[in-house]
Amino acid sequence: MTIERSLVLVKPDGFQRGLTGEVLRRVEAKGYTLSVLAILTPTREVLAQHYAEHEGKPFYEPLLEFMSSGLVTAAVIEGHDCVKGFRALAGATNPTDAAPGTIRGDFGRDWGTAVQQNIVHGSDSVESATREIGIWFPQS
Ligand code: D4T
Repeated sequence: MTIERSLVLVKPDGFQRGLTGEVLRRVEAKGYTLSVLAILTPTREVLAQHYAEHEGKPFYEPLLEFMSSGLVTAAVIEGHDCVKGFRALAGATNPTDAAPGTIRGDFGRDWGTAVQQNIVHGSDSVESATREIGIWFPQS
């Protein structure tokens, strides 16, 4: 059994709507454990590193602006296959397409903004998780 780690973010829209507890409840109900937890307003430097793959895309600047617009809950979760497992809990990137029962499907919608306000982020691979945890929690 391989215990993975994944970076989970409750984005500013989720934090502002009071969904942090609901997201963490679903993580724990699934059987994953929380090993690091922080509430912070991310700096542009952290976000630029986190979203480096999207630099130059039309949604990049609005995305950084949105992500730095308020408080974010950042968590490291642990569990067998938790990278893929949390992506399944989160649902499709576009909340309009996300299946009911998923976090984005149950709580997200298209607000007609330049950026998809999709409540949560979860690392998309074990390699991404290692990279992202190093960006958000360099001390860990
Ligand atoms: P995150 O990284 O937030 O978990 O989202 P995904 O992994 O599901 O999706 P992503 O990396 O493709 O997108 C990152 C981030 O950019 C926003 N976005 C994305 C957007 O506003 N418009 C777009 O067309 C895309 C593709 C939403 C999530």
